[in-house]
Amino acid sequence: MKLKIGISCYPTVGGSGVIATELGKLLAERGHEVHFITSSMPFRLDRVYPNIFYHEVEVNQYSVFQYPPYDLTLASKMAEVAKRQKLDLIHVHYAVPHAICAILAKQMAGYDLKIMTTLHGTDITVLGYDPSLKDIIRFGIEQSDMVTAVSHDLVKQTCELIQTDKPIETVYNFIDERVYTKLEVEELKRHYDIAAEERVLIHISNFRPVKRVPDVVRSFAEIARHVKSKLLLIGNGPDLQVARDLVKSLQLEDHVLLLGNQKHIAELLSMSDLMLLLSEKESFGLVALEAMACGVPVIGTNTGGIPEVVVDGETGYLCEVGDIECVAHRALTLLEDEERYQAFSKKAMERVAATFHSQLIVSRYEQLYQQML
Ligand code: GMT
Repeated sequence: MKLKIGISCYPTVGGSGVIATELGKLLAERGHEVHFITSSMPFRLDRVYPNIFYHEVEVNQYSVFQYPPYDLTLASKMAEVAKRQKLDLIHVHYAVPHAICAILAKQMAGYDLKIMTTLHGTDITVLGYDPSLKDIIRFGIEQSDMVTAVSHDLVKQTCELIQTDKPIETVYNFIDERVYTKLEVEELKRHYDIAAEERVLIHISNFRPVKRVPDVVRSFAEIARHVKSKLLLIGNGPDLQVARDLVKSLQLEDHVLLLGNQKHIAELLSMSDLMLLLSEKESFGLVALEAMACGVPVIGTNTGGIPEVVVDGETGYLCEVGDIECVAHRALTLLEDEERYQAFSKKAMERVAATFHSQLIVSRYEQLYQQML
């Protein structure tokens, strides 16, 4: 049955926005009608797609309000779009505020609009600790018709932290395998002045403190003492300057390329040999999946959902948070043993195809939609 689906997410750079948008695009390819209800055009919606509609939430800045009423405007827009387009369901990404907005919209629309909420992590692992938000997160989860989370670890953490017995289904994240695949990039490597024999390490994030970018730079400093290599730092955020200062103080300026936010991640990954994802918290780690899809093994931290993505000793290695010595040692184990490296690279691609294939995951969401309806 073809459905009319509303999707709300944070449309800016970030894994949850990427997943929400890619899911919408793939659902539209399957013939469903998809309505994005967001504060700006999701950045992955980079051209016109059949079956996809965009409804902008315009938040007015009235001077009487200290804070712009985004949540209320979103709820009102959701209700308006639901009624006008006769939506079957609305799929929101993040319990707060999006699930709460959807609950309000359902009441305003006056019919049994179904609500699916997908938890991505930050709403639980950060906001869940805030006593002023805990009850409303629980309310958002319990009033949703169906709740999913992007890893088993996130399900466990949600149940423990929020103290709810609402069933939460794990639906893993996915990548578009037409985009994330190993590409031919010799020319690009030359463009960045990276010698053919040099090894390339890569870190991609929003440079929030939780990503522990200084650990990435310190691990690289140790790796570069043994293997001729370069580090690509991709992204932007609060710790970018911290990283820049550390690169300078460790005299690594000639070895670290800070490239800011980039659009063509598959090309940069294809140029890389190893990804470092050393976060303190990470409910899934979509960049690790993107790396593995391009044949890049990952050294990750043994935290949150990362162990569900990176299989220790097969598609990369896991180290405890902050254990820079372990990261450097594991990286060298791979970079100095070509046969082992190739085996890990192959296993990484195979794992993505077998467990995180977009068609598998989109079909799972479709099944859950039908179940909910
Ligand atoms: O990691 C971030 O800071 C961004 C955040 C987001 O909301 O986009 O990422 C969360 O959702 C991603 C997609 O499901 C996951 O891959 C990330 O692991 C998760 N981040 C955290 O849990 C810190």
